[in-house]
Amino acid sequence: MLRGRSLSVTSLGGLPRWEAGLPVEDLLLFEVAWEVTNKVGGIYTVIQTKAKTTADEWGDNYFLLGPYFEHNMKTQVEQCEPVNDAVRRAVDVMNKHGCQVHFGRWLIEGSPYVVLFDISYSAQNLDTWKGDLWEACNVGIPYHDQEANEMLIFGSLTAWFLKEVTDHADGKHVIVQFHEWQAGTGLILSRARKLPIATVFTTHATLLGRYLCAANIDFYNHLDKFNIDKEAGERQIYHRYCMERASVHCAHVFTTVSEITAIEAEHMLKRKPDVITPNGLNVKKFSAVHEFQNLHAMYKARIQDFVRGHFYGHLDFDLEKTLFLFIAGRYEFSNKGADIFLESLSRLNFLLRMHKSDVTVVVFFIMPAKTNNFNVETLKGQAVRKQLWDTAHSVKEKFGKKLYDALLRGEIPDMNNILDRDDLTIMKRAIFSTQRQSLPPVTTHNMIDDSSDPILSTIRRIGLFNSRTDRVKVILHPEFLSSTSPLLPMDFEEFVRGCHLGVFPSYYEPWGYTPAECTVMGIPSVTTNLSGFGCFMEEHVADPTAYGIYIVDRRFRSLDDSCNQLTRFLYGFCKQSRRQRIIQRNRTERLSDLLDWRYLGRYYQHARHLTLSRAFPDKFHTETTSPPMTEGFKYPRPSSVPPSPSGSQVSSPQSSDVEDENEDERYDEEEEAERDRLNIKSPLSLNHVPRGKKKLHG
Ligand code: U2F
Ligand code: UDP
Ligand code: G6P
Repeated sequence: MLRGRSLSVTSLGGLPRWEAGLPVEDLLLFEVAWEVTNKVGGIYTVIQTKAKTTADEWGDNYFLLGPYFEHNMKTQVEQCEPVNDAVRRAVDVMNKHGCQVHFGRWLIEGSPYVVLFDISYSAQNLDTWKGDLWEACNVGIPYHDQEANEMLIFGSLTAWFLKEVTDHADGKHVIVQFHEWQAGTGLILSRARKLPIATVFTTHATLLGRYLCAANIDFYNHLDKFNIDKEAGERQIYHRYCMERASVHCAHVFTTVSEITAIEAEHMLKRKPDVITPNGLNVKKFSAVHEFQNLHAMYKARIQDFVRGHFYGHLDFDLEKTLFLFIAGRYEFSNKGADIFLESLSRLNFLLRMHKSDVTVVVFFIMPAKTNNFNVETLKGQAVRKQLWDTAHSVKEKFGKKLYDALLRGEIPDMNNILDRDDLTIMKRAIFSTQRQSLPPVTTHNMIDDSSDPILSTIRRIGLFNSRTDRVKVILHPEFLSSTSPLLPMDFEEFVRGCHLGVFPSYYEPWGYTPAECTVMGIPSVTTNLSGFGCFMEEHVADPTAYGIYIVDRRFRSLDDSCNQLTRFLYGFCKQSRRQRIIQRNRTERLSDLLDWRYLGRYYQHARHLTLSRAFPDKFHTETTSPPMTEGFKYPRPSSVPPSPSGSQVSSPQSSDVEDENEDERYDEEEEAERDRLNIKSPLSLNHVPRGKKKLHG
């Protein structure tokens, strides 16, 4: 048993190590989430990347519980028989009672066991189970909220399963960790039925926080002022909100993914989280340290190819001096900061033009929206590029053969005659085919809500139409990337590696996996001090900018100031030389260790210790109830800052506020003068109501 075992912090390879020893052979661990084998958003990434470290620790005593979908099962799960008696019995009993419960190994790293419940198969029980939930906690679910109804079925099946397991657990103590309100009913029902389990509830966002932020409310300055019941009611999510809040209060241990979400939860859900469990990744180290740089070059070439096709007839910019930026995620226009990004791009375009920069910036927006497939113009672009490639290739073959023959004869061929009239005709025709009447499209797909789409509407307003004079070009790809796409056949990871900078200036972002994913691949990114990831980096890295983590202040500045700061980051990034970018990528990649589950998994371990000590206090206790210590653990400023080449300062330009302010002024004066001289329309200023300075109460 745990009594007497201690949690200690020692040092391992520069990282503090937290030693924890749970007697896992005497325990069973279940983790419940709607996104087990089922990708919706970031929670899938949490579960899927964490599986290896958890399975390494828990072996055959670790199980993931999720929903069954035929396609997911067929493509991701290998069916097998449960080895554990209690689990096998539970699956059998439920199947005998008319449920469909599937068991297998999820084919991901760590290959954890999964128990998947077929929700639709048990739908006939919905009314009875609604009654059970009402009995347990007086929460009713309206019939028209299909998603909430499905979650109730999922929760009821989970609670049933846990009852069967605990009835025959053979003295083993059971820990169950539930993620998000979708899994929460399982927790509420299990607790109402007094099942002997130690529970953890982890929230990755709050329902109200997400909704209020999306409504452009000055959220962080009013955290303690909202009438939360009324707000939930007005948004017709009162019942979901009740499910979420009841789950939080039923759990022995409540955790969330970041400090900022902890404060939010305290106000929106009325419980302070016991543990912060930051999101990690399964970091892979290459045996050759520079491998990730080679991968960048390789995948960048693929993106360049796509750009060649997309901008055919308008390729009057140098691809070697073109930077690829991107934003990606669920399409929450203002929560994900697409609004402020677009405004900054308009300002960046102005700055690059004004300073006659030879750098071109191509920006990708990867945000899924409703579409009618690819548009013709976009597909044509790739076809034209292919045709040009084929033409060049066939002429090259002919040329090569003639050259070879001439050399065999001991002659240097007459270069003026080596190509005949036919060759020239083919080439001229190929060039003619690249003429186009329209500008390169700003979206790759036919959008269903074209006229009201927020990204397209903003592009229209700021006039970023990919014209020749624009130094900033935009491409909206309203679908997640896939290696089977006929247009841009790359998966998301390959695409990220090929880009130069990820830009995620979120307003609402409990964690934010995308900048973390950039970091472990050695790609710099922009994040904010309102995102869990940004705050985490601020805490652990002395000069994040020097490491290629640009943190936009969206907390203490007005929207317009944040937008200026973002513009400055982007402009500073564009001014770097290739050498500086390479150095910066090396530094970024060095931060990977910080985001590795091998390090961050300790917070989950701590939550499990804590819940055992609360649920079974006579059997387990921890010597400390505080989370693992990481204070004082910081990545120092890179030793090469400020480095010898004067230009390298660009890679850490914002390390001091004083510099910042002066730079601001310089930009303003330079801009004003140039604008007058060139008679260029000034960049748009934000017409949103500034949210003012953000203060976190709590
Ligand atoms: C967080 O991201 P998620 O992947 O959890 O985001 P979603 O699953 O899309 O939605 C989060 C919650 O908001 C609800 C939804 C979830 O409970 O049902 N919701 C809704 O009810 N209706 C809507 O129209 C939209 C959302 C988080 F945001 C990231 O920062 C983290 O990185 C991630 C992993 O921790 O979790
Ligand atoms: N993502 C993806 N394909 C894409 C774009 C994004 O698989 O084309 C993934 C990305 O790798 C990340 C997740 O979507 O794991 C988004 O997670 P994040 O935490 O940034 O935002 P969330 O959607 O959870 O709010
Ligand atoms: C990597 C490769 C280099 C290449 C560079 C391009 O570092 O190893 O060979 O020159 O990427 O960097 P850039 O930032 O210009 O894409």
